[in-house]
Amino acid sequence: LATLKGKISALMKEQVALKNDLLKNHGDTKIQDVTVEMAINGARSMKTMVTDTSDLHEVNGISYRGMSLYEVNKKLPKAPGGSCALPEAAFWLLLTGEVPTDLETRAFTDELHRRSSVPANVMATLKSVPIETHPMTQLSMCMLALQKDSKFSAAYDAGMKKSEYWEYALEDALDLVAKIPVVAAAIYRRTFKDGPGPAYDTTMDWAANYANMLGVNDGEEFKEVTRLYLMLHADHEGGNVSAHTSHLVGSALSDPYYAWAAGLCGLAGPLHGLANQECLGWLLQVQKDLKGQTPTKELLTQYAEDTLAAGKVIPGFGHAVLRNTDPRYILEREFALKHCQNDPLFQLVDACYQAIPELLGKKGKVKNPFPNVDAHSGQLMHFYNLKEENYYTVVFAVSRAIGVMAQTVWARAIGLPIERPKSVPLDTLKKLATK
Ligand code: FAM
Repeated sequence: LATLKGKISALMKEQVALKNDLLKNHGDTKIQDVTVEMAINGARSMKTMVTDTSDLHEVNGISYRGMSLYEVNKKLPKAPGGSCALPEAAFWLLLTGEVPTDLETRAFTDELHRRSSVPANVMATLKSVPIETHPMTQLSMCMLALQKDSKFSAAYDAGMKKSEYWEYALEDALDLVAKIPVVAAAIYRRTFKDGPGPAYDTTMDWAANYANMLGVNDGEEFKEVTRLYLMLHADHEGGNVSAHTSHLVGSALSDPYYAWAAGLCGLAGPLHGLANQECLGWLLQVQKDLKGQTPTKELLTQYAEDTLAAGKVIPGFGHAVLRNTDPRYILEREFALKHCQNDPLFQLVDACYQAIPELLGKKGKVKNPFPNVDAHSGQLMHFYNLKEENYYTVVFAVSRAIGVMAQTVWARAIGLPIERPKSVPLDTLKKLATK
């Protein structure tokens, strides 16, 4: 922990100096014009936030601290014998800006193990929720139940100094990331299985342990695909719904548990994190409707035409920012080609990849006809026997906790203030636009 804090603290000095310089010497410099369209259409592409952990490029996809996901997957420490980067190593990278050594990664995994026990009140909260409740609702409620033990809140009440905010935010961030797989596995077991699954195992890394606790597959490949999934989904800059929600809530100095509970409610939306659930549902429906026919480009083009004609979107395609195939999709595809290319569902995913970008491209209105990560992740989970698609957003949430927590620590570290954009009535907008 001391090493981690030292690294954050050193980077913090540089970043705070940079922020102060920007405010002092360039505070009034114009970087963009705000148009009526931006004001109406969800502030799309408006540069109004600061997030250092990751950056989304419309063609190259997300980078973590300047490294593309391909580099991250290559350069970060792996499990013994594994080829996918460990997600807790990605957490370290996002927090410190540095690739951890194997030794640092192992110590960090142990730090998370030490913080992993979930208080009885959280499990009691879970027990009181009907099992038909959506797993994302259960998860968000559990994050709020964990809030009782927030070290940030306790320190705030005890009068901590502003300069200490980040240290207590870090405490909560580490606790939350350590506990979320335990809670998420408990949600899975109570909702879809008869009872508790395999016990927490401190000999495993963070992702392998989560995969193991789900109790659906004890093979090494499932652990490896879970590492890949949790590393790929860890961060996606600050403007997406769940990160932005968490940032906004955190900017009121609500603690990291409040922030992520709120963010999770956004992640649960069908245009954001729920898309992977919808995507697998759509793929399974296509598979059923094809009645055993081999999925070809022609068949899929026709099927997708019908989906569009019914006024629906094709889940897993398109993106608010990306204008290329999502690198996360490519990395998942590479994994599938290596480990499960004969899976009939993979063959369907592959046929979609051949057919849908061309079809959506021809329609003209979709800004990004290419697949996003959700078009693939469900197939991988399904192949390794995690088949309940309305649990998928929870897996996403376990992963994204890493990035959002790193962002929360950094928002406190560089002292970002309460967020308060200006809203205007439509009439005022009309006056402003025509004056
Ligand atoms: N299928 C059909 N139509 C689509 C489409 C798709 N996959 N993606 C976009 N469009 C339509 C969109 O509905 C809009 O139509 P209208 O003008 O009639 O409203 C038009 O194309 C322009 O939209 P856009 O500017 O290209 O996309 P947006 O930035 O408004 O929305 C998405 C982005 C992701 C919400 C949208 O592409 C979509 O609904 N995709 C399917 C759902 C999905 O895969 N979501 C995953 C999001 C993911 F990245 C995540 O957060 N997990």
